[in-house]
Amino acid sequence: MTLSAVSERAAMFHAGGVLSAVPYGSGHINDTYLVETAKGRFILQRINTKVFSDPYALTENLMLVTSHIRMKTALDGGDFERCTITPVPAVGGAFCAEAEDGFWRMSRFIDGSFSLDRAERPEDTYEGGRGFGRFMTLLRDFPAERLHETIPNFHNTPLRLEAMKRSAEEDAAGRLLSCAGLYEEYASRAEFYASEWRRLDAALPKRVTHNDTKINNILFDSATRRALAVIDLDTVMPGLSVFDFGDAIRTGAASADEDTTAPETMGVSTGLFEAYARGYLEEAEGLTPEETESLVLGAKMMTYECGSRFMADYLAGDVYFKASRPSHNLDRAASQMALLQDMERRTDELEETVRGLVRARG
Ligand code: ADP
Ligand code: GN1
Ligand code: MG
Repeated sequence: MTLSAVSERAAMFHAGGVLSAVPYGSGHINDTYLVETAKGRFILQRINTKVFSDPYALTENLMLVTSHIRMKTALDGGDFERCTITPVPAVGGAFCAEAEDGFWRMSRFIDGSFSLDRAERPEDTYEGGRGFGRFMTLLRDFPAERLHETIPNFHNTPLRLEAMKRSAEEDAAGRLLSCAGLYEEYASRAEFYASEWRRLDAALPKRVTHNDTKINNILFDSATRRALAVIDLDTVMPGLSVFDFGDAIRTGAASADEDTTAPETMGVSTGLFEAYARGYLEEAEGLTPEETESLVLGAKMMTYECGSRFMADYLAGDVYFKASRPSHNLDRAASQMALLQDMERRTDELEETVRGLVRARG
C-alpha cells in the first residue's frame, strides 16, 4: 500500500496528520502498519475479515478486555498506561472504521516496547510465561459470557483435523502427492489427539484465555526486558489454560523458528521449556492439579493442531495464513511435526520438569 493510501486510512482516526507509515511486525493474519503523527506513534491495522467476520464484535471484546486489564493493573499500582492496548477512537466515535478495502482500527504504539519472534534467551521465555500467566490471572474474575466468540471452535482440535482431512480429499492445489509422507504423519495421530482433546475438554475448567499465545504477542519493556503487555487480543475467548500454555511453548520454547526450512534443527529446548513453565506457574493463579498435570499434553496438542492447520492450508493453496513462498505452509507443517515428535519422545522428562516446579511452588 502507498503512504498516501495508508494516510487516508489513518485519517479515519483521531490521531493527527501522518508523517510516516511503514508495514510492521510479522503477524500472519492482519495487515499492520506503524504510523507516526505529530501526536506520537500508532499501530494501524486492517482487520482480516475472512478470519474475523464481525469487526464490531471484535472491537467490543477489545474494549471490554483492555478496560478490565487496565483497571486491575491501576488498582495494583502497576503501569496502567502501558499494560495493555489503548484503542484510538475513529471519527464518529466507534473504535473501528470501514474503508473501501475493509475494516481498520488504530491503537497507541506502546512506547519503549519491542516484540520477539523467537526467544533469544531463557530470561525472555521466563518473562513470556510470566506475562501470559498474569494475563490469565487478571481475567480470572472477568465474566466470560460477556465476550463474543470471535472464531467459534478456534481450538477444537477434532474439528481442525476433520478440516485437514477435507483439504486432503479436495486437494484443491494439487499438492497432496508431493507431501504424502508428512500428511500421513499428521493423519495417523488424529484419533489419539482427538480423543485426548475430548478428555481435556470435559475435565478442565473453562477460563478466559488468549488463545494465540505466540511469543510475538507479548511486548517486552525495552529498558528492563521484562514482560510489559499481552497484545493481539482478537481471540480472547473462553478456553483451556493448558492450550494457552501449550501454544506458547510452540514458539517460546522451540529451538528453531516456526518458519524454518531445516526441521532437523527443530525441537523443544530443555532450558526454554523450564523457563516458560517457571514464569507461567509463578503468575497463573488457581490452576487445579488436573490442569498442571495436563500442561505438557496441552503443548503437544497445540503443536499438533497448529501444524495440522498449516498442512491443511498448504493443501488448500495458502488461503488462510500469510505465505511469502510456495512452500511456506509446508515448511511450517514440517517444523511443527518435528517439534511434536521431539515432545512425544521426551514427554516423561517434560512432565517431570513441570512436577518439580509445582512442588517447588508449594
Ligand atoms: P497479527 O494478528 O497479524 O499477529 P498483531 O496485533 O499481533 O497482529 O500485531 C503484529 C505486531 O505488531 C506484533 O507482533 C507487535 O510487534 C506489533 N504491535 C501490535 N500492536 C502493538 C502496540 N500497540 N504497540 C507496539 N507494538 C504493537
Ligand atoms: C496466527 O495472528 P498471529 O500471527 O499471532 C493464528 C494462530 C496461529 C499462528 C501460527 C487468528 O497468529 O492461531 O497459531 O498464526 N491466528 C489466527 O503462527 O488464526
Ligand atoms: Mg500477532
